Amino acid sequence: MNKNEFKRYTVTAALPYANGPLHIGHLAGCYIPSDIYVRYLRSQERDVAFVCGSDEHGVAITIKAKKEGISPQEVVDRYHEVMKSSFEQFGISFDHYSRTSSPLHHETASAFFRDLYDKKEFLEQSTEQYFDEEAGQFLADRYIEGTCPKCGHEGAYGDQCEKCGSSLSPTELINPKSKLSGNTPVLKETKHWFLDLARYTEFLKKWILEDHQDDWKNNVLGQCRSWLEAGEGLQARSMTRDLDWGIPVPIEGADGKVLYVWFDAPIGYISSTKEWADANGKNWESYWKDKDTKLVHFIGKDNIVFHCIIFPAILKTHGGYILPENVPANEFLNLEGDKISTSRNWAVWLHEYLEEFPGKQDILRYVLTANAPETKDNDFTWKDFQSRNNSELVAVFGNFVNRAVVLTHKFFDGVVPIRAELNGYDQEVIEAMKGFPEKIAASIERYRFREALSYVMDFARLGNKYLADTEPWKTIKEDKERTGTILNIALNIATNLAVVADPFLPFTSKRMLEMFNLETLKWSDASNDSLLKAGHAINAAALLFEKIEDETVEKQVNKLLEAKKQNELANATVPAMKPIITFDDFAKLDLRVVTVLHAEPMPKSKKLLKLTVDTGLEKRTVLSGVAEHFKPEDLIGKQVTMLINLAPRKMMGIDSEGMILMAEDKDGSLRLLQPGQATASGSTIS
Ligand code: B3M
Ligand code: ZN
Repeated sequence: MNKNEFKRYTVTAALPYANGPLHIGHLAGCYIPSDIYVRYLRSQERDVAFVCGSDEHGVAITIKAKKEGISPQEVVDRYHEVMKSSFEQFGISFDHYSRTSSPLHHETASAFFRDLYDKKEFLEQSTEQYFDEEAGQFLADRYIEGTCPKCGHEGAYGDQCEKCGSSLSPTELINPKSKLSGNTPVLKETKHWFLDLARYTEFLKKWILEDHQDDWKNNVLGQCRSWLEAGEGLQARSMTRDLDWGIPVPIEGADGKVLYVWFDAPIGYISSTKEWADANGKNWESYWKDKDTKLVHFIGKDNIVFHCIIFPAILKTHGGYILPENVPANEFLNLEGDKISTSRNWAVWLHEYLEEFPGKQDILRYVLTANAPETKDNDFTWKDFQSRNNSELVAVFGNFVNRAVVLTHKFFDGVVPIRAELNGYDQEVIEAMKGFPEKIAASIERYRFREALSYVMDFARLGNKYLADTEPWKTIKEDKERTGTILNIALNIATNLAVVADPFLPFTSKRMLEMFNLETLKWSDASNDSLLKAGHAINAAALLFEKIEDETVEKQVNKLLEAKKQNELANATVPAMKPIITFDDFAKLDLRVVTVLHAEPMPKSKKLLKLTVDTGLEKRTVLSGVAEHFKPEDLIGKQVTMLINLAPRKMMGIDSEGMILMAEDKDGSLRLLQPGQATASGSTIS
């Protein structure tokens, strides 16, 4: 079917686990691309349902609950709201954002399972699964960690290795450990219901590798191929789990078992559509069952197998449902050269960005699209964020629009001037302008959002160059009519730019239309060189983008480095114990509380301070290598601990008569060892 034959669109974005706030990796992975696509479709006046919701089941949630010492319900309630609000504030324009704990979803997912069960599609099998004897619990998916048998990564999960992307089963892990107790688990028999994926191999091969070989992305086809053409073939997958959090398995004899989260979550797209349709007088079924509906799943690369193989197999087995027309998965976004990590706090959190860059959502949308990991993993850096803002959004886009509007106010009282005679250059520019919307649309339709955005910027560049070349601020001196023509053309370029920029920069586009005193425009309005007619009054210029200073991004980089340091500290280990000594060895040490009477820097030494201390027996001179940690005045008058019978050592020509003891923290900083209350100098320590 070609694009015009589809009557409606069902666009889904992966349901994020409600186990933490959202970061830029989420946005870049699937929410910005899906939002661009949907805003474009709406602008084309196509019928769209854009659905998403929180994924509230699975081990991702229960592990978080355990870590925070709260219930899984509290976890999902908290993060559902946080995520929903971040999406809204970034303009991710879901028609409906649901949650998989909703009763309608439980009902829908249970009915799916029942349907497949009644058709005898599941293999009912008792197998040995890992069990934590101390916790008294089977260890599903991420409750178990070990070494990946494929790449040797030590933190691989029971269901997947995040390092090499392999999908795993817990029994494949080398040296498995329970996340609950840290113990090595034992194998114990338990019954589950498996989807016999091997039966779908031929169908999937044809549907994906043949029918979609030309329109699916290479990274997606590549992963599918490695699944479908793997020597061992597709393995049966259990669709149930031994857990107490999730949707209960809706059949007899399945007490204490719930649906596998990857069985119920994709069905969440359907439940979300149902809720939206119910609330808006639509028929959900046409969005999931009519052949003239185009279903598109936006996801990140770690979700490919679930959306291209398992969910289609479920839909096909159930029957009556359409399959995705495309699954444009993105690769991963890294941050400042390192993998984004929630546990290591190596992330740019959306709720923090919103606080620190209020009203600047479009900059992030812009940078994450211009640098989107569409074909390979990419890196977000604050330097790139700053330079794209300053040299592209401010210097080109903003500058062009601002000049057109400001000059119209200055020379024509804010009224669109008449377009008089056109010269060859004007005509050339108008022709070029008319070509952009189609070019941009073609890239969006092919899920090439990066490319599409680069054309939007080329369009802004065209306008900026037109003004720079025609110099209306000069022509006004001798030719007002010519100046009017230039500004008329510039304003029309800017208006068209607002239309094509809208999917990418919705907040900016809205502000532009306000400036131009226009209502919402449709995609079909673009390519029109007279959207703004002579005589139309426009509004005052508003600043679209502002320069970002070095300090601003340096602050962000420092914040990341600080997070990294904190994390390293939390994970740092203290040195191992030294060999055992006898009591007699210990008794040889004469440890005392002493008082520092005087302290001064040691000339020509960066490290040493020269101290005079009262040992209770006499005054002594001690050289201490603490100058990088303490100033002399930090020490004067302090009571500290000293080893007083250490043989004197000459340093830089001075005898040091003893050693001041210090504690060294994990980060290498030094702390004084002081008595808890005032103590006579010379008091012994034993
Ligand atoms: N919650 C996994 C993830 O966040 C999962 C996606 C579900 S989409 C149906 O990567
Ligand atoms: Zn691996």
